[in-house]
Amino acid sequence: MSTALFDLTGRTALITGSARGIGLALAQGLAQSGARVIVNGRQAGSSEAAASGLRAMGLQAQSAAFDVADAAAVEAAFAGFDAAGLEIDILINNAGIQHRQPMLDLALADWQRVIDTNLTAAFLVGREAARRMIARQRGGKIINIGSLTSEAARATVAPYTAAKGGIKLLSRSMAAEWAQFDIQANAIGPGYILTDMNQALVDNPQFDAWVKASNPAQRWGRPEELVGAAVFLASKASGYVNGQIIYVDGGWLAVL
Ligand code: GCO
Repeated sequence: MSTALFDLTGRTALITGSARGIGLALAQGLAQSGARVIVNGRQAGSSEAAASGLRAMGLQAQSAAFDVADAAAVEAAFAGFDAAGLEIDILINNAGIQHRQPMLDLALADWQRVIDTNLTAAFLVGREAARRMIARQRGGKIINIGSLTSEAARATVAPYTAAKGGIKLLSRSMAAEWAQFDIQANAIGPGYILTDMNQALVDNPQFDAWVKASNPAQRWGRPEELVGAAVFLASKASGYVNGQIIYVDGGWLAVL
C-alpha cells in the first residue's frame, strides 16, 4: 500500500498545548508526515523553543502563543493567522490541565479552570478554525484529545473527567454540524502516558503498580505512540470517519 493516503504535505496544522508532552509529540509526528505545524502554548518562550527544536530536525514549524481558554485571545490569534496567510487545515485540540482533589473539597474556581481549558477551549478554537475551513470550501480535520476519562471516572479528577467526557460528545456535535462541509471531527483517547502532567502519578509506587496491573499492555504509553492515530485522523485516509473516538490505551478499556 502506498503511504500517500497518509501524506500531509501542503497541509498546515495547529496543535494546541504543544510546547511539550503529547502535543509536542503530535506536532513532530504531523510535521514528519509533511505538514507545516504551528506550535501553541501560553508562553511565547517555550512555544518558540519547541518550534525551533522541530525546525532543527528539518521540519516546518512556527509558534503562536495564546491562551486557548480566552475567547478574545483565540479570535486575535486567528486574525493573526489570516493576516499572515496561514490557513489551518488540521486542528488538534490538545491543550489540557489537571487538578486532582476530591470533589467535596473542590473550589468552583478550580472546577471552572479545568473545564475552560480542557473543554471550552476546544469549542472556541474549533469554532474559529471551522469558520475558516467552511469559508475556504476545502474541508478540514479536527482532532480533539480525550482521555480514558472520556469513558470512565476515577476518584479525585472530577472536572477533568467531566471535561473529557464532554470532549467525546463535542467531537460528535462538530461532526453533526460540520460533516456536510467535508470537515472530519474525531477524538483520540490516550491511556496513561508518560508526560510531565502525569509525573506525580508515575512517581507514586502504588499508582504506577495499578497502571501496570490494570492495563493489558502492562506499561505506560509513550507520547509518540499517539502519532499513528493522529496522522490517520489528520489525513485523507479518514475521509469518511466522523464523530469517533479512538482509544490508544494499550487495551485498558477493553478489559475488566
Ligand atoms: C490524571 C488523569 C490523566 C490520565 C489520563 C488517562 O489523573 O492525571 O487520569 O492524566 O493520564 O486521563 O487517560
